Amino acid sequence: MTKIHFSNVQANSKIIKAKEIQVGLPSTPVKYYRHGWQSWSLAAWTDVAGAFPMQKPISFHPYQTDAVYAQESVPHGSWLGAVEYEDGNILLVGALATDTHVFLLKDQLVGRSEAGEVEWFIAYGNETQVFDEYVKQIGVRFGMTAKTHVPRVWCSWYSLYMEINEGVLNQIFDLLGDLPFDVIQVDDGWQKNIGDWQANEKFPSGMASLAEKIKLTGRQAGLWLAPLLVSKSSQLFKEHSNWLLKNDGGALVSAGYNYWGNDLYALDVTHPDVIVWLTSLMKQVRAWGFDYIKLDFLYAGAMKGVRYVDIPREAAYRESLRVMREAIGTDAFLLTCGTPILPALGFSDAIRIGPDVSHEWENHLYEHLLQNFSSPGTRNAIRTVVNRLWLKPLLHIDPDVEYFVSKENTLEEEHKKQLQDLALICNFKATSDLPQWMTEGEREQLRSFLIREPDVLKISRYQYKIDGRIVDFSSSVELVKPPKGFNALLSVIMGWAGNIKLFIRITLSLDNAAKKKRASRI
Ligand code: 9PG
Repeated sequence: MTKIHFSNVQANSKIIKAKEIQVGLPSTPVKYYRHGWQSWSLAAWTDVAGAFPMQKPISFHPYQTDAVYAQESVPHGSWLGAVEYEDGNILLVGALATDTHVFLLKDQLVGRSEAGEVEWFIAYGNETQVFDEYVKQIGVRFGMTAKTHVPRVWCSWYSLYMEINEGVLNQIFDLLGDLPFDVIQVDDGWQKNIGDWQANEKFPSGMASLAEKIKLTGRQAGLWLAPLLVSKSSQLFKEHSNWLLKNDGGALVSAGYNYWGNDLYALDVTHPDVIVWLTSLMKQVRAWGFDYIKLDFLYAGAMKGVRYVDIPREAAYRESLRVMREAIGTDAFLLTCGTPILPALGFSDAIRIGPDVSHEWENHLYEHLLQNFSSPGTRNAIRTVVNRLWLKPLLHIDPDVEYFVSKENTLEEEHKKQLQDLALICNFKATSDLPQWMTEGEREQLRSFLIREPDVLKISRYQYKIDGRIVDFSSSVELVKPPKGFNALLSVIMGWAGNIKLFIRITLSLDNAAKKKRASRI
């Protein structure tokens, strides 16, 4: 364990090798920067005083947070942590290696490694400068994307969800007309099962034909898949149960449960047969003709468990991503999603840095009652993305899609605008809006958004200037206060119910039914 005195880092940043590092704080800070593990996990500046409520339900921890640390009550985060002082200066402790965690313990920032001795970056001063320096050091060790062109993407998820089929997609390809998209990306819903990555019965002409049709529109073809996840109902599960991640007791590690309606498990990415399978899957997707690959639910590769090769969990995942990247080739564009952030750097061209947006601003149950800021919702997405913009020098940062339509969408104009502004700041533009749902005016609005190349200037943590206009995210990044009185009781009940499979099953199937109905109004 290495102890660092604040006076040693006050003037100059330091890089120190240690398994555990303790940095003494000069005085009581006002805020703590908690950095969530994967794309959808919360990143936010929170108050130092008072306990931060654990996000609920616990049954969602595997796929929304790092389940290993999710029940910690002290302020903490993955790879880095920072405190802010009254004068606005910050003190940051950030690992330059995977498998690390930072805690705020009384008057110390403590960095701990699950993987032996690692390098720690420690700096004090102006927030932007400190993060810029940290990110530079990460870039040296992890690498950066070489891709300079950022594709403008039409993605099928946020209008149709699972309700895609060959017919409806072909119609959309036609109706998108000359809208300036570079990529049409087919999302979840094309595959036989999670683990069985072949076209299902809704795509009778097959995936190569689908890619071909997209390319005939003059655009690149994009495809979503979740290669490290396995559904219990899949063929893969039946045929290769020895490829799955298990715990110390030999039981399968749960990777969650969601709208697909079956238990999910994780691949042991160090198993030699899994590596061969992943390589051939990536080559297959490329051979079909897809050049833009969205790999999702990647956290599954880094969950805690016993692996064929005994290496730290994030290092294991990172190695599997390296293998997949190599199989995909550098000429294709790789977007990683649901991914632990640090381990994905260097191998991703773009990374999702927040939870899913939605055609709704917030979800009362999840945000207010369950204090869950990783669930789909536009405010949740904006909050975490704004707090992760510091990653931009390394790779393209994906804030998720923007909305332009008013049909089937309850977002207020102001909220749609915030999402669009954030996309301009990220310089990553995407939408799932259906051409069938756009008015002529909305279509023109989308077109001018897609061709815009504005001047963006950072003014402060949450304020930017876009072509001279001030945009302010302060109100959106605020966390929803923990429930009080009757709502506190309701919160306990719902948190408890959220751990019961039957309850989750019913809630998810209601949600699926609503999405189905929505998609049928095309
Ligand atoms: C496809 C989708 C889309 C989307 C991804 C991911 O925590 N959650 O409840 C949760 C739900 C959905 C989700 C992520 C997290 O969506 O981010 O873009 O590809 O999968 O299934």
